[in-house]
Amino acid sequence: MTSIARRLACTALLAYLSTAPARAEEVKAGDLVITQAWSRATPGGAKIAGGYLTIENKGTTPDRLIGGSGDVAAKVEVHEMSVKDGVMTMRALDKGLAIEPGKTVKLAPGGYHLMLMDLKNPLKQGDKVPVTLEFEKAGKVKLSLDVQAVGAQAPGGAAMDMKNMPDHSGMKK
Ligand SMILES: [Cu+2]
Repeated sequence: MTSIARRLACTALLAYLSTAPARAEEVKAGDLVITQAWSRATPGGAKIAGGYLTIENKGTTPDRLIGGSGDVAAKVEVHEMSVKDGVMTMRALDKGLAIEPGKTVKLAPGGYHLMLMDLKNPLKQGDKVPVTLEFEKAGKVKLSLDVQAVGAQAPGGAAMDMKNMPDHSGMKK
């Protein structure tokens, strides 16, 4: 590569990086700090979407994420995904998700997640989807999910190889 070509490649990369979505804002609710709330674009009329976020409990008492709501979906549930004997299963956490004091709980693809059920319209990359989370102690917390590309595995990340990842995209409700 000539040095000019290399410089052009660098410039292109920098331009790409600087247009990557900014880090999601921090939302505080009592002792909880919520960051990196995101979701991903729904392909082909999918009626469900996952919601992902990081919750840190800076307090000294446990709290619990018990549910949520949002105009975009008929229902927002707290789910856990796991693989048992090679089969992907997903279940609603009826008692919610414990957020122990001093701990950080991450909702991410393949694990805990919010499940947006019965979407009223598809999620598009770049959207900010307002949702209200409900915690046992911290109460209702409003935030928005930054919608990433179809297949994104992390906020702000490019779509990655997800052939080996358990995922919702093949699921129909
Ligand atoms: Cu789910």
